[in-house]
Amino acid sequence: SHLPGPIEVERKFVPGPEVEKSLCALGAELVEEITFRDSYYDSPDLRLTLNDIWLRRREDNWELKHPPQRGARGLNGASTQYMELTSSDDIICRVSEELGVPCPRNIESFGLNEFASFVTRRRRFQLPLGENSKTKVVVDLDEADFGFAVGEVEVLVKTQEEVEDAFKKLEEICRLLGVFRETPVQGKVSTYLKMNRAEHYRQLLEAHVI
Ligand code: V4E
Repeated sequence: SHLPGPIEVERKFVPGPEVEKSLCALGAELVEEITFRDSYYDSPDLRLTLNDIWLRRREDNWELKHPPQRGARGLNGASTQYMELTSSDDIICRVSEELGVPCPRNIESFGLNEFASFVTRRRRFQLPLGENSKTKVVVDLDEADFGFAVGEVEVLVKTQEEVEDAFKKLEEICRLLGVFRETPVQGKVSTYLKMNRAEHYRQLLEAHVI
């Protein structure tokens, strides 16, 4: 159970009015329509997010995203790579290590503060598998309840050696969808913080986390 999880390689984009048509033209199929609330947590000194560690509760499940290499940043050009922990024990371990405190029995006992909470309506599309590729590519079109929409192309890979190819693939798909940009597009959390938590946002900018 202690193999590292898959690496999520993602690229966000601004979903223009034509994006659904483009998805359709590429043979993408709508595979899921879901709505969920995410609540994000950090210590009072913001030690997790300033180190690019993102702890959230999505509905009833705890999840933690962190960069694949310790101390590195998940952001790489306009794409990102993160590992996700979903077992409570693994999450407790990672958080206690980062905060320099002993492992509590449950995540609630860390006494962390909620710094963002919002509902997302997500439509997930799956692209057909290419001729000589076995990697599944999904495209999410997200609408958050604070009036923000963002798209995301995502692949999961098993090893660091596959990440470079995944970056190229995501770039190519963004071009095909007509949503390619050189510079990173801000996601829901960054936008939420910019709108509601200016000081936290400023510190993340200063730390080059976002
Ligand atoms: C990793 C991260 C944050 C946590 C939220 O991650 P994100 O992928 O934006 O959320 P979501 O809802 O799409 O999760 P999924 O359902 O795919 O698991 S908030 C900020 N970061 C870092 C970050 C960054 N620096 N730059 C970009 C473009 N994205 C994320």
